[in-house]
Amino acid sequence: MLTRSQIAGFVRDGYVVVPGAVPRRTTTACRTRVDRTLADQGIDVADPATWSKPVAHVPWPATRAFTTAGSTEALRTAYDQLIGPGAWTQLPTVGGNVFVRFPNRRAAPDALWHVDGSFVRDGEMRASFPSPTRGVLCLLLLSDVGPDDAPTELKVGSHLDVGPILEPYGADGCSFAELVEQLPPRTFDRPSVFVTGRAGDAFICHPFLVHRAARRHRGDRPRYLAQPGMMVHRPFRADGGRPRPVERAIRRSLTPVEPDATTGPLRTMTNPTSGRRSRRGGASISPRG
Ligand SMILES: O=C(O)CCC(=O)C(=O)O
Repeated sequence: MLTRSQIAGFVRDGYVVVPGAVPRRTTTACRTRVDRTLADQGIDVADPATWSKPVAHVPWPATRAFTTAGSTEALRTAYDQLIGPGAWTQLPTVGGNVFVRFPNRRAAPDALWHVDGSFVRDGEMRASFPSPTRGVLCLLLLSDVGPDDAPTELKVGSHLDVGPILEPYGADGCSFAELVEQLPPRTFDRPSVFVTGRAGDAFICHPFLVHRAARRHRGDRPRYLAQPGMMVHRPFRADGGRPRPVERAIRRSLTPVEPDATTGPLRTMTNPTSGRRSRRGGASISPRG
């Protein structure tokens, strides 16, 4: 059960950590299953000589261990608290993605700043303010992850920058390119938090949180991260009703702050320089999860 201060932290920072959300024996069973898929690709997790690429994307195995891992009571309770009981759902086998990162001389090709998208239109991944399908982004550690083990990087509070960009587009949302162009420089100046911890810990993130995978794995063991699927069926609203914590975060970001003599209102600060963004590796809306 999340405490009031954890929920307040989620609204403010865009993420909350649930330590031990999944039992360690379940994460071990999940890794064993993933290792079998990797073996089919010629990768032996015990043999660094076979770690021929920096990252392997593994489709969510429909096994009991993965179903358990993606739907523990700790996760379901957190979803209820953040999104509302009855407002979200999961597939019978949960579904989602698994990312395994290996120490490798090559940089990972998918280490781009992004927000996970919530729907596809005309073959294009889009994110929108109502976020019609995506309730939260759950990053679940399936292995122990230290600072050198290619942890995902989160920009703390960046969900507050994304809401005001998406809001004018309404339910149509906006495409990857449109969102990238409007992310303000301050998004990238925000403090970073790295998704480190023990196998079974979960970082439950606001769907608008800007994040990226690590370019390099500097450790000596593969890193396993799962993104269990979940869907909202009550899209977010900008007003009315009793806002759920995911909505509270968005509504807070839409409230104009008192203009200050130098910066003007918060929501109009949307003028990044392209040089700045490209130095930081670009950004995208990810179709994953
Ligand atoms: O750190 C990773 O492997 C990828 C995390 C990520 O970008 C995502 O789940 O959307």
